[in-house]
Amino acid sequence: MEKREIIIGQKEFFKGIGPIHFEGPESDNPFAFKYYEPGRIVAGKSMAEHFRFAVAYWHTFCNTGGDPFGSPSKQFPWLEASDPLGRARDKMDAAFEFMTKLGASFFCFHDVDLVDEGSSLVEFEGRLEKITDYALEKMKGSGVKVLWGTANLFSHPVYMNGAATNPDFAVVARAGAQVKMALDATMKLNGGNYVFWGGREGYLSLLNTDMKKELDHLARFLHMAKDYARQNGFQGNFFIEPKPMEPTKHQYDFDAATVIGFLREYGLMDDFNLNIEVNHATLAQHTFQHELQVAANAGLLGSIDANRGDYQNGWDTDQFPVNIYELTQALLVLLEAGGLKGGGVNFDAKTRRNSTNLEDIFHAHIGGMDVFARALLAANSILENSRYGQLRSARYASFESGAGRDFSSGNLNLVQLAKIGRNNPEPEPRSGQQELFENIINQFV
Ligand code: XUL
Ligand code: CO
Repeated sequence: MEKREIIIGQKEFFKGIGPIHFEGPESDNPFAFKYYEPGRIVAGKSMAEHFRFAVAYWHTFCNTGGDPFGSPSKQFPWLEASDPLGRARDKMDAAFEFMTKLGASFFCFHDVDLVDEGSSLVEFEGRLEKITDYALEKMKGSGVKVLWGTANLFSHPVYMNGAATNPDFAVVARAGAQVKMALDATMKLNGGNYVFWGGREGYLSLLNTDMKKELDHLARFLHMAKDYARQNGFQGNFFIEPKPMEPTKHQYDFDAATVIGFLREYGLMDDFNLNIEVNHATLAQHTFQHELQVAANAGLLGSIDANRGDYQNGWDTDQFPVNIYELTQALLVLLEAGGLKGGGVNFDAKTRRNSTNLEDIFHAHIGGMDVFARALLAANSILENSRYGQLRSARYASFESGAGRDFSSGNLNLVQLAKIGRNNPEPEPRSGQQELFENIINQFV
């Protein structure tokens, strides 16, 4: 059993819950991992290294269950202090207690998750300085690290027409000030990565929108942010997180393919990778594994926001992952791609509005980590012990020799290709054998 330091602040918030350890699938202890065994080596790396699990500050410590139909349903004892900095410190104590008890070594944050903004950016900057000092102290003792930081450029009403893509330069400049502060905070906390999720970068109506200008401005803004961070010694990755809609009708970072096209067009390919979120993929009418594969094809598979949507409705429900069959297919892509470029698996997921016990937060994360671990074992076993790879390559065997190989390697022109096509007998039908492939997944989960 691995040893780790549990960091409890002035008050213990999760009383009665100790460190979560691996106990195996036979255990009936709900506060134990059944599959996630951090030190276990799978495909040459420990499970902890494969995943680098991160807790999302905004859902887990800030989201008290309010929705468009009702007020908050959850009482978080770390949000009770009346002064903003006291509240921010209590929240951070709760976060470090939770993460060290759970055994998640990373967290992700928006600037405004750490501490309330106050009435001006200048006030916010002062508060951020203090709370990041406090975070540094807590990080030192705990071994917990920042997977990525980001700026919330979508909640404040000033961003209702966009941030970097706002038609008003004054708002773009304000967004620049906020991103600079969020980059400074991330660098101060030695964050491995920095995320841009499009927030309100998109449009509600094309009638009042100059799309070309807005996209040019977005690219200009990203270049500036990247240049600033690089000049100040940041060596991590920048991630763009695609999402097709919500909050705008049309988000500019629609899906992985759209983002890759944008990065290519604007010369950002060297510094930016992708952060693929499950529920964003499904909102874009893709599977999660499709989006991972698109990012991997471009060599840009940076990080994952883990969650799931709901098949019966069409919005971003951000539920914790549970689906072993689907996740195994996603991890096949991840393993074949050779892992994530600098990122990890961040639970961008929230417990349900009526999951009001503090221990529900543990159940959610334990379940999420276990299903990833189980899917990793299944995917690795499929690659090592099944005919999956062989069956898939066999479909392309005709490109391995002769004219097929000449085609693949660019040694045929259309006239030569057409001649072969005309002279050959009509090709025999060849089964795609989808059901056989599906059964292999089922056999290993
Ligand atoms: C919104 C979303 C964000 C980003 C960070 O759908 O996923 O939480 O991950 O801004
Ligand atoms: Co996300």
